[in-house]
Amino acid sequence: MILVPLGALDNKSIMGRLWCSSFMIILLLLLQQLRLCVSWSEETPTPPLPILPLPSYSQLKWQQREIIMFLHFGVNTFTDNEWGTGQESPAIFNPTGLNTTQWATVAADAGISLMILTAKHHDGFCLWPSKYTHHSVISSPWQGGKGDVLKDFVNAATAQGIDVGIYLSPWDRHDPRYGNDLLYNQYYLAQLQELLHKYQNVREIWFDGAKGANAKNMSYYFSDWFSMVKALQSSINIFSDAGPDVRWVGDESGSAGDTCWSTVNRTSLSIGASNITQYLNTGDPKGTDWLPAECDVSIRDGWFWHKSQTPKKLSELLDIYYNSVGRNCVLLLNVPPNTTGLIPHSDAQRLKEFKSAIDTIFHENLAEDCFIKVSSQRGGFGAENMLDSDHMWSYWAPSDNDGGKDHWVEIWAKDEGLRFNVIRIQEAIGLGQRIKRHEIYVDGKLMIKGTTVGYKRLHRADGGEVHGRVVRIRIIKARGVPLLSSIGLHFDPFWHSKFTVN
Ligand code: FUL
Repeated sequence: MILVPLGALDNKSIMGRLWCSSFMIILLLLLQQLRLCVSWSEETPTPPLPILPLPSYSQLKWQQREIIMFLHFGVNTFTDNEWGTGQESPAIFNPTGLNTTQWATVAADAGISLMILTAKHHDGFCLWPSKYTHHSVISSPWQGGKGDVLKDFVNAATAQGIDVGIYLSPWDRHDPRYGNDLLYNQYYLAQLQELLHKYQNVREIWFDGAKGANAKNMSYYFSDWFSMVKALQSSINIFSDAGPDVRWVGDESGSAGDTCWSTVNRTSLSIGASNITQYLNTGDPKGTDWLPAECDVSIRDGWFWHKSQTPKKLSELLDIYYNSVGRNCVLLLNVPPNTTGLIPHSDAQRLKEFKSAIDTIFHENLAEDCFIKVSSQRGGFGAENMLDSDHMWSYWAPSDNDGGKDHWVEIWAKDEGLRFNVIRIQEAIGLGQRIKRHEIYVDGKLMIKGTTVGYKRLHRADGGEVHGRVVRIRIIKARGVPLLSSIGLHFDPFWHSKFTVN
């Protein structure tokens, strides 16, 4: 390098050199910037940030079950009652052909992955030989007092790969300790420990909030119960009116609110309160707790088996499905065993029809043969993710920088037009429930105005089947960018097939 003393240069050459070196510096900076950009863009794109609250792993597993089977069985089965008095003699409990394998087979044939049994209902009679009371199968003639319905139930379910849950009624009309806070809570906790210690891998425990108008005053030690349950089994979901893992939907007709958030404020809830049913039905977009709703309903009018009752019609079960699973909830469908100890053939048959109808409706997704356009796309989270088989962690995400407001997905028929009557939308709820309002247009005409989506939202076309070429799903309002994990256009042949629109 040749150093030239500044004094030897005139003004012009000094300026020229200064320009030249500034230019070089800027160029170097630009090149560095470019290198950084190149190395960033080579990285795998990252998911958007979650919006809290989020579900736990066990809550997500529960949600994906969609349908759970409930079994009400006990002394009421033999007395034709719904609520036993607690005065029933254990001698009446004598199912002549109890076969829990048949129960599990019925569940398996219906594609059900979890069964919940009433280990003890309000009458206090225990279906397992509890060491804390004689009011149980021990005192019944069934299997000479040596039987254990719960054990048989768990073994039969497990043999068919079905998970189990337990209903243990807090309200107990038999036990004399009921009404004495300390003694009854100790008794209840003892039974919880007994059950959850003996039967591992219980996936749901049901704390029923019901209590008769003239029942004795009783304070349940819920915090102790819940902590004890989690100490014994970590992957279990606790159901009660107020969770902590699954909430009651607020009715027993299997119907969630048209708007249904999986979020609520738990501080607004208390177990057994009658003034919270509306809040339970819809949830709360501002809720700080993830507490999704379970819709319990019976296949018959009663929870227990009654000779005089018959199973609901297929169309009623399908309505229930659309109003529960199709509104971001899990359906808990009760199928009561009879006095023989079997699920009646009529009910088993209806369940098969129900499963086969759901398969018929959803096995084909017309959107899979269409072009999909989206308003924008975050790198790596394209429209194709809405058509794969992962409905939880693979999703379409709009770009963060698309102006924010109008997010949409369009489904374009390739050649012939589309004929459908059900639209399915699913959110990637692992990153939070977001959508507040959405609309669906067919060939530019508004067809449906909806609110929440959540894990699964099903819309049935009001007037029957729809014909069109372009279906647009518009997300009008959301808590942050909407993330769609799956979309579908389906044809439900059981739905108003004789009516058509367009
Ligand atoms: C209610 C109970 O009173 C019914 O008998 C039934 O068990 C239902 C699932 O919950 O609260």
